[in-house]
Amino acid sequence: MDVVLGHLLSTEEADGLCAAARTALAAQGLPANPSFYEGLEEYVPRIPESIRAVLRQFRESPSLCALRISGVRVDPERCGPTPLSWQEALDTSRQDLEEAQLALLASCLGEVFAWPTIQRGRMVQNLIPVESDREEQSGHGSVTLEWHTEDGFHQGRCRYLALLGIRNPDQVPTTLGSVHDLRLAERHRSVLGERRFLIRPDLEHLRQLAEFAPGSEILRRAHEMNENPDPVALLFGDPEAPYLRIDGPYTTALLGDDEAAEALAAIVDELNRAQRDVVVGEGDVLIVDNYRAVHGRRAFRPRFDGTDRWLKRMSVAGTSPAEARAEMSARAF
Ligand SMILES: O=C(O)CCC(=O)C(=O)O
Ligand SMILES: [Fe+2]
Repeated sequence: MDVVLGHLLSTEEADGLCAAARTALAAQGLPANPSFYEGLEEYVPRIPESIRAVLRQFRESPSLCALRISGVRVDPERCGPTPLSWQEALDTSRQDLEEAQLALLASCLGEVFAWPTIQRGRMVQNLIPVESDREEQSGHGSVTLEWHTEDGFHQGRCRYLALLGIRNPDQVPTTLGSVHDLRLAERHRSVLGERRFLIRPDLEHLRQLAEFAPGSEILRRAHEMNENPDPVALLFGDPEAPYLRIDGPYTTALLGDDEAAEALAAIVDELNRAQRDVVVGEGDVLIVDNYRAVHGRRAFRPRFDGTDRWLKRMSVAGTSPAEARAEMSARAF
């Protein structure tokens, strides 16, 4: 079963998407800001219908866990050198056109949002290797990034994660593991469906919060989630076609629950066995269904000289606007 749908844009489709993005930019301002998305629905129908049809097919096919659209117009020269930190890239507008194209594609799938705790709430985040973060389990590390559901610890996590490649000279792959690939023993499957696991917040949330909002109520609640997480199931939803939730470095079985620990080891083994590599290169957009797939990234050797791998990232709630608003307030922790 192929769980990753691929679509290469024709010249007309790529031009059409780019033109829609230019029009949206002229009317809505910067895609980095939340105000860009107010009323953006008006510009979504300007995306060529054939592209929207592919996005619909992806959203409506339970067998798919990711979509890769290639041939999006990216101009690495205009985008400039890869920034050395996400802080440096906060206020730049050189990649507006690329960000607007990603924003329009993401908006076809649902309500886009950003965490106030990550990159100061910038709606489009920059994923670049950072020298002081080499060893971190985050988008800024360069060691192997282990399996994770994006923000797996949080109820308000995204349904879809969208990545756009600005450059990826060494073709460093993003890794994917699908819930459809899991061959689990029945006893493991049933334990994984019970609330016998803890997923703690990833350190990136806590770290960035501690820096920009020390002493805040949000930070206090984030610490509470770290110290007293509620037990969760790793397989949930319809038992016949469950969703998956796991965050490698931050997931543990309940203390003393050997069965749960064994089931956790089994699911990680299965994800490793079935790992898929997808290279998000220049002009590729990878959209991951964050309920049906987990993702990670292979280790690579960064240069920190402006030529490094550089992706843009957005999160999509994928629910109705009312649900999205409720989730949004929960996201304040
Ligand atoms: O760099 C990648 O390919 C994936 C990074 C990642 O996991 C993320 O940004 O959520
Ligand atoms: Fe991730």
